[in-house]
Amino acid sequence: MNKKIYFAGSIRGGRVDSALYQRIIQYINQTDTVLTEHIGKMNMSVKAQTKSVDTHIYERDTEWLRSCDMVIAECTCPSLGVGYELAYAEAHNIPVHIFYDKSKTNISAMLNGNAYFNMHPYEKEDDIYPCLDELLCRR
Ligand code: 6IA
Repeated sequence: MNKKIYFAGSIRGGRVDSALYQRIIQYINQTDTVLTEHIGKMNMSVKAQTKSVDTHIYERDTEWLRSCDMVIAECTCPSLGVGYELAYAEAHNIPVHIFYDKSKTNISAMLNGNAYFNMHPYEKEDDIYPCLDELLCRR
């Protein structure tokens, strides 16, 4: 209870799953704290920004990563930024849980082949929530 969760999901990699991210974030927020609530915002800008804006995003996000208890990533939509965050979390010994819809994506071998990562392939969205309950020690 009351864990600090870094939720990772695609932004510039594509926003096709943004509504799903929002539902997952709301679900986690019922008992715990998602540091990255903006990932679920439907109107989030995906346009390239200036170098200094991106530097600010990088520095803030990596600070949040270093301070979180767990990374939960939704990886159905491939994203360079999410891949980087997962490797960053591993380098800092932060537990990582990766969810993906197995009928919609060919998950990268660099994730699936890495024993450090906890992989959670799912068939339907409803399968995600009981798994989150366990990760968040709700039962
Ligand atoms: O390569 P991607 O953009 O798909 O990478 C997505 C991941 O990088 C997410 O899990 C985020 O944690 C992080 N990330 C990428 N872009 C942003 C961002 N842009 N804000 C916060 N985190 C980000 C906002 C731009 C703003 C000027 C509206």
